[in-house]
Amino acid sequence: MSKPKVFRDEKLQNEFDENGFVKFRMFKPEQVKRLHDFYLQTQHQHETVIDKRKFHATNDTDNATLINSADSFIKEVMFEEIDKHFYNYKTIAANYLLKQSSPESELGPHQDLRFVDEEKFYSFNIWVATEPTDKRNGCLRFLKGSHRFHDTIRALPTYPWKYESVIREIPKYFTDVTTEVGDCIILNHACIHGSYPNLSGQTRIAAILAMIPEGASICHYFLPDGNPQNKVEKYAMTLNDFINLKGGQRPEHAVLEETFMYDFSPVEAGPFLKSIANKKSQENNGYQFIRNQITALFKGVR
Ligand SMILES: O=C(O)CCC(=O)C(=O)O
Repeated sequence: MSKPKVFRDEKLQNEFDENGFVKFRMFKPEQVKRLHDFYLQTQHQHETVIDKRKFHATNDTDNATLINSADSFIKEVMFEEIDKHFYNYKTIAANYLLKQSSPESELGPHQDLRFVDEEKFYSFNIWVATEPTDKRNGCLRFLKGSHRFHDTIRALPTYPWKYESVIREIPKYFTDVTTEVGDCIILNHACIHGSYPNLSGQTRIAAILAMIPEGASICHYFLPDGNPQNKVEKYAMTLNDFINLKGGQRPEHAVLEETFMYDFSPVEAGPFLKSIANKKSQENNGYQFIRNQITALFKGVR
């Protein structure tokens, strides 16, 4: 069964479906500046967690007033453009993602939480940085096509990860995605991604908005510590449940939809790495082929 479409531009939808991410210019510099300025006005409240984390989000503050106001502000700015590019979607929550300038701000390979039934739907972020990003200040990196490798449950607070067995090797196969002001990256939450440490001397500021196709319902998977049978609890969530979700705890008022056993066994490192190395070399050969064609064309020109 094919999953519902949300991009108005078919080419962008196809690239997103194929790779698990796509970049395009969505915002005007003035809109990006407003996102930047709101962060600066709330910087002090955001930075209450930086002793513990060099990569942090608005949500990490557990400050419901801040979380609500950042959510409303980012949505207000993004809504000025979203309908020009997307349709049949629902929004979840918006957040700032901050990378302090520190070697500890690197974000290793991971998949984001699973918010929907991914056999039928997908969920995604609109990610926009308020200044250009590259390798030096913490740009994003993706394992192309990895949202299609395996169906995975990503459950908090324990987060047993299917790709834990190859976590150190994955960055060798990443594709880096740099951005200019106004670019956004749309990323499928199931696509394996990470970001470089920010070593620029300045905080890297990005705003994200999580979205899902209209027909999907939002859920949260909870797997507590000391649960040898891997009994997962699936909760039906509202936006308020997410805003009030406290690190490591069950959602307080959400409805428990079902409880089920899940096999979290990790992928076998050898075959997995061989398969991603093959994919990467096919990608590089494709590029090499085009380069050879272009070089051959110019050789003919005297
Ligand atoms: O902002 C970053 O560096 C990481 C972003 C990310 O992991 C996400 O949006 O899911």
